[in-house]
Amino acid sequence: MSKPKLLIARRLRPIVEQRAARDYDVVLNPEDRVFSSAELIAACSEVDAVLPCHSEHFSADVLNAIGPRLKIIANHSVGTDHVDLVAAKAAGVVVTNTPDVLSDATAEIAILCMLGAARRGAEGDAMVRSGQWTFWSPDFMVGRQVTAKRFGVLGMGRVGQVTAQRARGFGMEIHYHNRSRLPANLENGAIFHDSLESLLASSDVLSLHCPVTADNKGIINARTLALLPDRAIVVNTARGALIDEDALVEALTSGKLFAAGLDVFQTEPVGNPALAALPNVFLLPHIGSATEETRDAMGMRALDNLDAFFAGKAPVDRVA
Ligand code: 8YV
Repeated sequence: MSKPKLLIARRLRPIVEQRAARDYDVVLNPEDRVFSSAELIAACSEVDAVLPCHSEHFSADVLNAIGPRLKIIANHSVGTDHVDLVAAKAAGVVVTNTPDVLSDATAEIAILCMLGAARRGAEGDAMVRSGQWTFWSPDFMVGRQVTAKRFGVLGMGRVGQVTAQRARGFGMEIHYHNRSRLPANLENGAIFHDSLESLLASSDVLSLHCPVTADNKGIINARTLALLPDRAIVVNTARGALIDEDALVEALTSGKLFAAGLDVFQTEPVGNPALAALPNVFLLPHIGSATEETRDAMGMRALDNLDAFFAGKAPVDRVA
């Protein structure tokens, strides 16, 4: 029996590509750049399956233009906001993601963003590298301590829970808002807020961990930022679209916020030059899941989903 034809849309870890090549007739993206919509349509129309990252956008138009051969989009990401799930379902294309395996790595980056923002990591690094570190005094590079402060989690899913656990290690008090309250064993002492507004008022550090949907785009905006305690810190390792970046720049400039730590942006790659011009931001280039261990595990999980699908079973991580 011939192997299913699989498009690997971005180059993956060698161990993942090797397994894929064993079980599938693999088509690689040799240049490892994001396909244009036209290229994505053309490439996906020639295969049975595609293994993309969050960088490949499957809008309704793209999905409707892809030929009938494509049966499954096995994402190499937990987020699926780059795929129009309704259009995929209508087109009869199965969609899977890679939850769980990236929670630890993303939680690490959330903590790095928090500490980088609170303790002025980017400023300090730039000062030492540029040779501008020519003096020292007791009030030099003074940041904010996170120990014993309140850590607010918006979206207490898998990544939110692991990040909360790490923040507990700093003696932080955990607060969260979620669609529904978690059972006590998962809540682990965290304080539930039944509204975003209530969470914001209790967050010295606000960390975003919810998927972006049509309903929560720009949920962190001028109105909601104003509800945070003065000199709070905002951390985002989820999706840039959750934040109105103009409002964030204003809050960071006015001193309403002490700092922000961001791994994701409205426009990626590149980010927002207005944010990059501020000293009180700690910025990373969307590397939440970028560890050797996690990227291997994500690739394997995506292949597990493909294997199940082509064996006629239900993929564990089916989202549409
Ligand atoms: C990835 C992500 O950077 O999982 C997600 O939703 O945003 C990231 O883990 C990416 O899609 C890796 O392929």
